[in-house]
Amino acid sequence: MTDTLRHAAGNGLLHRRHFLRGGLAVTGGMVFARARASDRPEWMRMPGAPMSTYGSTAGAEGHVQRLLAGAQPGTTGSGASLTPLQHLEGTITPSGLHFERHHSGVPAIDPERHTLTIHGDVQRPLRFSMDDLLRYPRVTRQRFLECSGNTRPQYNDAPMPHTCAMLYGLLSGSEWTGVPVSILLEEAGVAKDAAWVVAEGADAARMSRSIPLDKMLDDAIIALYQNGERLRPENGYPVRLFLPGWEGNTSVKWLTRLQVSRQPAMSREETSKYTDPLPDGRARMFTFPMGVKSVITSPSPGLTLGGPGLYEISGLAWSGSGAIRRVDVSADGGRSWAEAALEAPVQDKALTRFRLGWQWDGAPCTLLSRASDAQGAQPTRDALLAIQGARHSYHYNAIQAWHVNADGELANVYA
Ligand SMILES: Nc1nc2c(c(=O)[nH]1)N[C@H]1C(S)=C(S)[C@@H](COP(=O)(O)O)O[C@H]1N2
Ligand SMILES: [Mo]
Repeated sequence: MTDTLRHAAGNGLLHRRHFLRGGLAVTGGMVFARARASDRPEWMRMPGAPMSTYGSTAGAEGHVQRLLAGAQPGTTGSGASLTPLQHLEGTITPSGLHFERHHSGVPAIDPERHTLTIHGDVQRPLRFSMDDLLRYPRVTRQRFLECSGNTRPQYNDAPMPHTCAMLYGLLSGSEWTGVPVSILLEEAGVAKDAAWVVAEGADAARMSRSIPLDKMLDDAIIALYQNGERLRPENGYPVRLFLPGWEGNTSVKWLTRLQVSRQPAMSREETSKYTDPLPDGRARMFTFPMGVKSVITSPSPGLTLGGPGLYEISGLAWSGSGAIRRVDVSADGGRSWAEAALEAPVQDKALTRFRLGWQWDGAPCTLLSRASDAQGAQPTRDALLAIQGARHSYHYNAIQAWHVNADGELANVYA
């Protein structure tokens, strides 16, 4: 078997077709003897539990939880919780594990009293109840949501001893359903010289962002559903703005107001926060799209390899500007690369799962993944820092390196 495996790059990386065709002898199972009826486990000797009105996860999977990143001192709800990416598969994050980022906690909104108002430079100011919104035509899209502060710890001079969730968990993928913003703006009648729409939430922070009108008319969604059910309170119930591919902060939750205007509002979230200082002392503002990025979720720190042998390297790739074109993987610290298999469908601004077979010989090594979109490939960390300087704290999208030691333990390193 081993002789027929086609190696695509150094240190045991297999050709991507091996995994698409199957037929690899992983030898993970064990040869078994036939069992007797008296050997049946207890769950086969009596009827199981009754039906339930709302399902829950399996008891033994209870450790798969959001990682609480903690709130700002003196507050209860201004902080984040992180998606445990290393324990998940596919490209849809279960709603209960979608990351959270709140500036003033989760408001307990009564959907009967919540409204969405469209006003400002419009011919007809409009106010919608949730029932009104639910009568409009809807679209459904699988898209990622990433906070622009995701992977911020990698700006540190020394690599932090972090897991995949701690470094990448401000990223989730969902199926979002809602009303295209363009339909509602058309009904309100946008003034000819309008160029921005200020979106405001109904949380105590009244978080607001100014969004270019073009984006609102292009693919912005007034999201009402997430993964088939109404939004979770943490993710913006009863209604949120969803801007595919753009920094998470712009997807204003608990949306209550869209003000059409000629100028941006220059709110806190687009001046003192979510601007990007450059090495020359100036700052970039309104840096909306998330860059092309990828991470190997398995194996990753905490998921220790059980000795030399055959493994599947698997991870996520995404880009705020469109679809992922390819992902390359290295098992020798970047000296050689093999193209990974991308799992279909590869969708625009959506999480894309990549996979590649790997024969680990048991020696220490470094695993990398490098995603490309239509604009090009992910930068190295050095290349990213050369452009952004050391005071940057958002939009980190450099190539991630996981070091594997001889015991099969993984750790975050800078390649
Ligand atoms: N009203 C309001 N909208 C908000 C926020 C908030 O605190 N209040 N946080 C923003 C930030 S910084 C991010 S990254 C995303 C997070 O969305 P999620 O909590 O559904 O993952 O929501 C954005 N929208
Ligand atoms: Mo964010």
